[in-house]
Amino acid sequence: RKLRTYNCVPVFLSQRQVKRYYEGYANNTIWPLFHYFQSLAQYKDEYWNSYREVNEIFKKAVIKRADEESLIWVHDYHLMLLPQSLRLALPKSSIGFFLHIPFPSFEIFRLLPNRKAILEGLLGADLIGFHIYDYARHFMSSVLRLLGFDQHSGTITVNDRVVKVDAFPIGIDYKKYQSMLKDQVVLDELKQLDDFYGECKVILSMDRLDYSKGIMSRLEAFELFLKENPKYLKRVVLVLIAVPSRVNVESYKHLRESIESKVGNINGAYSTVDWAPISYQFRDLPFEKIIALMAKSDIALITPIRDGMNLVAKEYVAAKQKRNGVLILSEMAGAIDELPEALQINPNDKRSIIIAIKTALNMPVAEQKLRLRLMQQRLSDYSVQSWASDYINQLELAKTIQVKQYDKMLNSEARRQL
Ligand code: GDG
Repeated sequence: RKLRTYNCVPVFLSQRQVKRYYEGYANNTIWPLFHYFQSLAQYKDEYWNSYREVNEIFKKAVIKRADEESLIWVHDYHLMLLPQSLRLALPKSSIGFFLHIPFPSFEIFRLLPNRKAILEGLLGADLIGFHIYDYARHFMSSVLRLLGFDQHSGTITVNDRVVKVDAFPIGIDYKKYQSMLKDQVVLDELKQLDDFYGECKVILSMDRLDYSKGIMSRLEAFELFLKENPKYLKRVVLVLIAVPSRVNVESYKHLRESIESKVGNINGAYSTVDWAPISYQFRDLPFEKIIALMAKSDIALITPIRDGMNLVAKEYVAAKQKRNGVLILSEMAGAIDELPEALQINPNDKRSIIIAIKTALNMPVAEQKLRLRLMQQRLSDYSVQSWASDYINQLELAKTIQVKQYDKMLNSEARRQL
């Protein structure tokens, strides 16, 4: 009933489907493999069968409400078979697909037992979007090697049908950040944080509790930073927000234990009665608290091992309208392409993280401002609204090209027959 008010129609899954499709194929097979954690990927027939089954359920839900005039936009790795099954049901409709996670290189993708079916499923779309061009390139290379369809300037011809592949880096609701920073609740939160932390520098770390986010290597680097730089004891605090995610998946349970034990060790070793190096929270926070924390923090430490884009990095920059701060960002996040003024680190190189923390703590205000301004300009130019309309425009364009191509083929066929 609640979803209806947003004009949304839910697709309900059984407990068994949640286990096998959502926790199974989506989050125990595709998620780890596409993030290059191949040793965590599990290949089970029951996962795959359930994935096919649920994609069919989604198809039925869509065709109940759509027709050949509809524009259909399918999102993410949970529904990679859906474009092709919709294509068979509604051959003339406009179908777009967008992947929110990385598409891995062929050498990784080829490990997937159902690799051809996944590619065929995606190629049912008229436009296939990725965050960055590297992912699009990996996809096109897998299509060539596994299905034999080559690409020309991002266009693949699949049995007379033209499919467009392109990069659309997702943005954020930039204006919302600007206006929320004036909200009284946010200002009150910010005041409380200022009073509480005083002169202490705040380093923010905020992500879903996920192995792809590099939380462990971040903690290890922070521990080494404290050990090697005792002058920062009592002068710096790491605010570590880990948002609960996929809590029933085994690898996530283990990760949570390791993180909590590491936080305990670091706090145990360095805390004093009036200071602890890490303030840890394992919970979902309200938006007002998040934005206040972002505005407050002197540094955002974002170190994913792999990340399709990473919105937190963009949000941190957007939250710095009045105050300064330094973004430290992993080279492995898709967002790095649009945020090159961040201090870039390799998450596997603890030394690079320590150097970045020290550089950030000592960066002159003028330099912080300059870096932020350049990034902010880019983020406000390509917001999430521009991203969505750009995608839809390109989808409409792809359809027009397809229709023209089809007419051309019909004409040459007719000429041959004359
Ligand atoms: C996937 C891809 C890609 C975080 N904690 C709380 C909270 N958040 C919000 C953040 C941000 C979002 O959740 C997380 O987005 P990310 O992009 O950082 O990461 P994923 O969840 O892994 O998203 C990623 C994204 O899809 C979009 O395409 O960028 O690469 O993995 O917006 O602010 N929100 C609330 N409470 C929290 O405690 N309300």
